[in-house]
Amino acid sequence: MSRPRFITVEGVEGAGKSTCMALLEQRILARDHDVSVTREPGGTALGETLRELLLGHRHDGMGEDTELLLMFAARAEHLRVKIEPALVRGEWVLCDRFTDATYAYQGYGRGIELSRIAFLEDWVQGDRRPDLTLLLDLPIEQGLQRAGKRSAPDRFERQTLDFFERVRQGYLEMAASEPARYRVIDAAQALEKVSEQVVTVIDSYLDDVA
Ligand code: T5A
Repeated sequence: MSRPRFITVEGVEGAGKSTCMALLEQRILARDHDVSVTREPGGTALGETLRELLLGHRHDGMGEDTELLLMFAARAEHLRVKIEPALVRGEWVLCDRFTDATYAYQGYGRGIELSRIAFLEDWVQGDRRPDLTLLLDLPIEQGLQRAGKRSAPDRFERQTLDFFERVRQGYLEMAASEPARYRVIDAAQALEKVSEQVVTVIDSYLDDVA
């Protein structure tokens, strides 16, 4: 049996990550791998509390550095309590957003120097990096429209279109610079077409690492 893999799903708001996660889980389970499904910010009791602080409106004026450090505080706990133990038990880990979201939102979006994020990444994660990342890419307006239909805007969803354009471009730059890890999915299409792309990507990955 091959070693367990750490897979992340990224994209702007409303890209369809939740739907994609469910499909990925099904396909991985179908190959008889155990899977641990989780998300960021969150994934642990403390992480979910930090998520409420980060996404809720109670601290709307939160500083950018505070936001960055809370993301990494949640991540440190997530790695310690959930991700690393699951990988050690031999489970694949499927995570809805991870550090690429920090580069995209706090780095490209807010304008925090990427080198600072890289420093925190090395500190908190050591050598741990995702093995595979699916980026669900679509025009910002389309994603926000989908997300808006589902629930009231969280603290991030109230950002400007310019902010989200920078986030999207950041993700695309990262994907272009790491083609071995990233797979870009055209998430603007109908759900059925997006699902087909996701299945093709994960099945071919599962074949490759078998
Ligand atoms: N964040 C996170 C940071 O700033 N830094 C970090 O380090 C981290 C980890 C987290 C927020 O935190 C920020 C980024 C985020 O702003 P979140 O809940 O993880 O928030 O992220 P959201 O993007 O807000 O999650 P969403 O639930 O809005 O997006 P999804 O999961 O991508 O979308 P999903 O699957 O729920 O779909 C949204 C709606 O669209 C429909 C679905 O049915 C649903 O109603 N839909 C489609 N409709 C038509 N065609 C398709 N192809 C569709 N796909 C989905």
